[in-house]
Amino acid sequence: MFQKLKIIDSHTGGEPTRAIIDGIPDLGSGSMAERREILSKQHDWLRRATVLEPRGFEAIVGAALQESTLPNCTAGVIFFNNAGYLNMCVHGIIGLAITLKHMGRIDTGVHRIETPVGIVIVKLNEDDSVSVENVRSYRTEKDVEILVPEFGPIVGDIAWGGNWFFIVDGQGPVVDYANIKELTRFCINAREALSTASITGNDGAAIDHIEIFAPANESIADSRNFVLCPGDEYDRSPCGTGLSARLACLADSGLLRPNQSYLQASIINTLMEGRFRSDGENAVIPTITAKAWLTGECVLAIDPDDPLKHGIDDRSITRFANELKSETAISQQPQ
Ligand code: PYC
Repeated sequence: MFQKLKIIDSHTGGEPTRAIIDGIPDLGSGSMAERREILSKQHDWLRRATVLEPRGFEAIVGAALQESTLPNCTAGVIFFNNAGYLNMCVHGIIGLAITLKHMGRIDTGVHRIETPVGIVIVKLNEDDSVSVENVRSYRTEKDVEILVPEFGPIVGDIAWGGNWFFIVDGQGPVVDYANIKELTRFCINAREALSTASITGNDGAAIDHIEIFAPANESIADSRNFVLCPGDEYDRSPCGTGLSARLACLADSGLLRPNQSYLQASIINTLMEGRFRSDGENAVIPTITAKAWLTGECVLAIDPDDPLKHGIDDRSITRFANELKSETAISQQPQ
């Protein structure tokens, strides 16, 4: 008997979102933070089976659709990727919004969606773009110097935009698509340098997203970025939580006014627009606008006999290696 998972795929500025809309184990009726804990501790197979190869690939962000028990929330969602669980994901919320529209669950207008780090307000616009009023975003440290192995000293800011970011502006490798490998290496080394120096977000949270900014040289936008996500895959979109963190830094430095438009280009030149309102306490409430497109709708099958039914990862590779060793041991036994 196959186990079945119904999914709807979309991309937001090139970054894929895989919404799992049916077949999710019962995670109870607690908050999204509590349900994320249950999902990660008891049913992590769902993440691996849906986003890892052979059904997925490294860049996919999974979105487990939930019913929220909070008043006036249309839905809840738990995001995950190839390495684990995310706090918030703006490109994913935008993908989920057009998925919910496709399912007939929402129409043009304003909707509330519960995430593990709070409620976000989603406006489905007439032109099918989606505006997301994200969680409160702020900078906790400015001009932090770290020594990035192989690259030298780098100065950056630490900011929260729904995930923790180390934000580097105008340093490091050239922010260009041709440079993805070098940018990735730089970001991995920077993340390790932060961890080695015990530099964290609030409450010791790991800074797991590294974001590099450079001018968008074709004047298509105010800047171009490269964002490395946990799991070492780069964001094809301009990364809405990263843009929220960036808006918080710009606002804190007096470089951007409330409601001023900021156009962010991604490493593949796709766009998101950001604006903010002040929350009056050195933090901002960002609104990020972009479009997403549906790319697929299907039922994933999980064959209980498939040795890779829950995806290719370290454990399946080790299991196969052990099986190979024991098979070799048997075949090498004298007859
Ligand atoms: O758009 O916030 C975002 C995001 C986070 C990780 C990948 N995309």
